[in-house]
Amino acid sequence: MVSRRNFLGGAGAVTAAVSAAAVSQVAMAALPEPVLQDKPDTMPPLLPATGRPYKPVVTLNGWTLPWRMNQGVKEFHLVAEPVVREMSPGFKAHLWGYNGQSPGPTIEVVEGDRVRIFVTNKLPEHTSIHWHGQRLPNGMDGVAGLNQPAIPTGKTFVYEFVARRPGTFMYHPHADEMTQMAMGMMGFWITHPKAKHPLIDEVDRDFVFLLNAYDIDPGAYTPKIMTMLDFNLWSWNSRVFPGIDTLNVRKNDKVRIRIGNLTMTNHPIHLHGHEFLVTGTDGGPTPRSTRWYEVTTDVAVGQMRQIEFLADEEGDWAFHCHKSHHTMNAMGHDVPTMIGVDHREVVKKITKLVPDYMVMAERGMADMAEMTMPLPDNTAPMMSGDGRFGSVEMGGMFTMLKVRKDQKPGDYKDPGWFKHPAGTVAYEWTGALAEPARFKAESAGAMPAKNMPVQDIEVQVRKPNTSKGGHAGH
Ligand SMILES: [Cu+2]
Repeated sequence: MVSRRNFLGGAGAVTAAVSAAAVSQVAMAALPEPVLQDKPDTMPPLLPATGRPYKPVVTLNGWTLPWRMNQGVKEFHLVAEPVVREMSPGFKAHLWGYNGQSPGPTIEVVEGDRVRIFVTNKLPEHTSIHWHGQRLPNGMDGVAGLNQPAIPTGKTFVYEFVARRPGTFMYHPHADEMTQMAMGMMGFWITHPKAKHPLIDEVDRDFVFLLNAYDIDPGAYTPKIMTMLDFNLWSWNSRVFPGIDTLNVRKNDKVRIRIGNLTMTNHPIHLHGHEFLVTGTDGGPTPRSTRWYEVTTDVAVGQMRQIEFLADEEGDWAFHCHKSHHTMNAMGHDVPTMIGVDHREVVKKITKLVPDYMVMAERGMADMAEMTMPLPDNTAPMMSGDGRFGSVEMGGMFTMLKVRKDQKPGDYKDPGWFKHPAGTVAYEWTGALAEPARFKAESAGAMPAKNMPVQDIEVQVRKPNTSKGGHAGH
C-alpha cells in the first residue's frame, strides 16, 4: 500500500511545536511529503480530490502519485532512489526508480494546470528528469548540462511549468541516461483535456504502461547496464509474465491503452479478438482521417502509442509483444535448434561419460515450461504461467485482456478464467483421417517444375548461432 515517509528529519517535530494555524503555512512552505508505494500491484484509479476533475487512468502494476494544491499550483514530490522491484512472483530485482518503485508513479494533471515537481535525489550519483513530449520553458526540459546543472546526490531541485497540451507523455533521467534507464528510472505522465476535445473520446477504461527491458543474469539481482541489445527480460512496467496483471474490462466497454517504449528496440504490440485504432502518439491525438483498424501496432523506441477499441467479445484474449523472443524470460539462448535431430545413439555414448546428461528441446521448447529442473534462486522461469487448459508457455511481454459481461463498471478485479460456452472450444477429432488430397494435385500445377533433381534432397536446418548467450540483433 501507499505509505508516507518523512524525508525532512526534524520537520515533523517543528510543526508539532507550532500552533495549528501556523502548521498549514509551515507545511506549505516546505516540500510536499513524498508518497511511497511498496507493492507492485495495479492500484485502482486515483480520483482527483482536489484540482479540476478528470477521468483517471489505471497504471498496470503501478499507481498514480498523489499531489497537493498550493495556491493553485499542483505540487508533486518525486524521490529518485534505489528500489527493490518484484518483477514476477519469487523474482526480485534491485533497480533504481522513484518513490519506492520502478517505473515511478504516473503523474496525472489537467491541460492548463500549473505544475511544480520537487525531485529529491537519493541515488549514489547525480540525476535529472526530462519531461518527454511536453511543451515547456527550455530550462525545465531536464537535460543535465544543457538545460540545467545535474541534481547532485542528496539535493532537491524544483521543476515548474504549465501542462500546455493534453496527451500522454513520459519522464526519465537525462543524466547518465544509459545507466539510469537500464536500472529502471522512468514513468508516465498524463495530461487530461480540460474540456471535451474533438479528437479525444470518453472511454470506460484507460490503461497505461511502459515497455522496458533488463539484462539480469539468472540468479542475479542487478541489471547489467552495459547491455545494448541482448536484454533477457522484456517487461511491462518492470514486470514479466506471469507477473503482469491482466486488463479486466466489462463487455462493451470502450477501452484505451497507452503504451510508451523506453527500451532500445521496437515492440509490435498485438491484441487478440478485437481490432483497435491508434488514436494518439506522443505528439497528441491523431486526426480521425489517419486512423485505421489494426490488430498489431509497432511501438518504436522513444514512442508512445495510444490504442482504442470496443471490448465486445467475451473471453480471455492474449495481449503481447509479437516478437516471440520478447515473450520469454531469462535463459541462455545459446542453444542450437535440435528439432528433428535424433539423439538416441549419441545420448547412449554421452551418458557413458556424463551420467546426468539431459537432452533439451529435441521436440521443440514446450517441454521447458513443465521442466522441473531446478532454477537458480531469484530467477523467473523462461516460460510459464498456467491458463485454464495448461501451461501458456510464455514469459516477458505477455498478459491477457479479460472481457466479461458481468464485470462491474469500475471494477478492475481479475474475474478468473473464462468459462467457454459449450461447443466453443477447439476439440480433438476422433473420426477417421482422410488421406491428404495434395499429393494427387501436385503434378497438376499450371507451371510444372523444370530441372528438378532426380532424387529428393533432404536438408537439415540448424539455426545459425551468432553470439554467446545471445538475443543478438533483436
Ligand atoms: Cu517486444
